[in-house]
Amino acid sequence: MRIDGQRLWDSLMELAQIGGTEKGGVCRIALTALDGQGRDLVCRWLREAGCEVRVDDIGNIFGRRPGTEDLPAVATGSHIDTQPTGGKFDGNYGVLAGLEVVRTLNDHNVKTRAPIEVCAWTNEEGTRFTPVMMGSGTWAGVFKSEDMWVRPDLEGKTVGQELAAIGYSGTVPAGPSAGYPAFGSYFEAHIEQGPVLEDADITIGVVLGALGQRWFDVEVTGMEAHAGPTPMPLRLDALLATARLIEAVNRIALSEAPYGRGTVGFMQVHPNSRNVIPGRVKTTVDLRHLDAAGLERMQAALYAAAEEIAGGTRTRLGGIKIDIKLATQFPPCAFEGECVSAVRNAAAALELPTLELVSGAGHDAVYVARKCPAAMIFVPCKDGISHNEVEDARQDHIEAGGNVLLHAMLARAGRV
Ligand code: HGY
Ligand code: MN
Ligand code: MN
Repeated sequence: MRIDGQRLWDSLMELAQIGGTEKGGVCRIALTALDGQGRDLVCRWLREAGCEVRVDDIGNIFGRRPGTEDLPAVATGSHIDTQPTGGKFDGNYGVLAGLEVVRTLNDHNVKTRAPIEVCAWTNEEGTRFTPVMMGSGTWAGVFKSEDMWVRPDLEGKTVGQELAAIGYSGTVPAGPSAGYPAFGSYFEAHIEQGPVLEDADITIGVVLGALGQRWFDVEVTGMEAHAGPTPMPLRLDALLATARLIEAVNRIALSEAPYGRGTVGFMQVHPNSRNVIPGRVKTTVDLRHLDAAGLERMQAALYAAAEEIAGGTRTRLGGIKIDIKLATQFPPCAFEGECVSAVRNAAAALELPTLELVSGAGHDAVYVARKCPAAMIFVPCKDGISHNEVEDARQDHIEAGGNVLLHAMLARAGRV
């Protein structure tokens, strides 16, 4: 049995129209009207495929195909929210590959002992609202729904308001419950978002786990002053101090090669006027590592660098202040052996070459793995580029990953 690769590709291209950008990417930010339209389309497709669709109170969508026995579901899914310069495949592939598994089982009239569920998790990207992987984290009990509902975006709009605005404040309490217990297994298909598989010319990535992450909100305070009359030695230039911190983040990550990662991706400069010395900068730091000790070292080095930068800038007007707050974090995660083997065995049965790797990106599977055995399936993406409108993947790879997903899920759900 094989999925219909063309149908999966066509669904990906159709969903990509919602929030499609000139450069061929997708901008469908979490809980915007476009996210709502994408959700409506996915829910329609799930219902057309005979799934019972439910929405929980953080907006997670679950499409359930009944099994013949009352067993924990074998689930799959990912997210359909994107980065501002996102692509067609990040997240969307995992949700639609799950839908394609259901459509294929229907085509072949295959019944499974365990129910099959397809999930679309809320706000995986964390670009508009933190924390990242908000929906899956709430389902897994890492966050409380009521704490997430009040999370604001930069304009002060809250998750709760925006869920209601798009009609996805569900009634089902987030998380495993008597009616819908924790899944028996969870599989997530995703593009690798890095160069490893493409460089090795390998079709399937057997994902062993994911890097741990620590996200920080940073506020650098100096003093606004006139760009002309203020002598250089007298300045408390918050943007200059921030530039030094950015260089330190890069140096810290390089010192933790090969698995250390450090990124400064967001910045607000105040007053952002070309002839005023910046008095305040809000920015972020994203640190990642394969092991917890490495994350600890990187965090300690970040704080030490901030202290040195601030301490090194004092004038008769005062000094630079650097305030660092931990915004969200999760430790490195290892996926569960039996599910990883189900992926490996499915790829072997399909005679697809595989390579084992660790994910540099966070995924919903990382939080779902807190509640049930989970694993991921990676396929290559063009030049390893993602979180970029040029993100692309080969149709045969997308299809191959879908077939591995189908057979890994069947192995765990039991074919009747
Ligand atoms: O940041 C990440 O790793 C994911 O794209 N949310
Ligand atoms: Mn993703
Ligand atoms: Mn992403």
